[in-house]
Amino acid sequence: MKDLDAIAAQLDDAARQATPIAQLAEKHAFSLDEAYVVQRASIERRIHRGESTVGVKLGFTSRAKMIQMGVDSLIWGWLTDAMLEEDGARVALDRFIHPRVEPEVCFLTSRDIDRPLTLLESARYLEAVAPALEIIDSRYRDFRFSLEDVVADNCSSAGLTLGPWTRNFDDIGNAGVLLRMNGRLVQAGSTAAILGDPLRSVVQASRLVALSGLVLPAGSLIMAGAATAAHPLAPDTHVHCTINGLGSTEFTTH
Ligand code: OOG
Repeated sequence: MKDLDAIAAQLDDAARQATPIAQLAEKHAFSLDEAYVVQRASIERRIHRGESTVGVKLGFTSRAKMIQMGVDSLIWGWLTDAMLEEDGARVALDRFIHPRVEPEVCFLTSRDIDRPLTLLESARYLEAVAPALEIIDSRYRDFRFSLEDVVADNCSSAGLTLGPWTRNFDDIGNAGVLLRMNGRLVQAGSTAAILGDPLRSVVQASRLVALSGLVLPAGSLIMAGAATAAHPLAPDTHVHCTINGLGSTEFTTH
């Protein structure tokens, strides 16, 4: 029998020690379903240390990300309170291995989600929407992984900032997205890159959470997935994301 708890411990230690490890899925021959068991076990370790889950994130909801990482299935992972950074924060990079940043849209849920929602229903389960920046940091060497590996690694989740919450749901289907570093434009795109409409990420999140037999409680975050490819983070960089109609969010690295 595979020791999925031991694999979770290895990934959790790699994250805590900011030290990369070799890929695990091939060596231990774990399946995608087992990768989600590993993911859950690594989150349990965080909860045991006092962290709490604040929502979920989707990964590979845009072609740009699938192509960049060579993976072509939608995945999901957990966000915890320890990953939240204040908007405008100074973010120390020494706790990461090889962090990257990507512009996203984040939703706040207004009701418990305990079943797959349709696109039409999804808006009724939402309280607000905000521009977001996600910091991802694969625990695998060289940021290279299989689908099973990245799922076990909680989809590279590492940090996030959120801009102002609004109820501008009408504007989010095809809004311009700009990512700037020290004032220089490094990525430009549209929220339409996220499954054609980021609201579809809410539909997908509801489906995936329900499939796991879980309930996403009211007040949860749903990070819809990156609208563009991710960009490497270096120290002393001001990172700024603007989404048309939603506003902006930013942080500075050191
Ligand atoms: C996995 C996480 C993907 C997204 O927004 O598509 C992701 C990774 O690229 O390391 O967060």
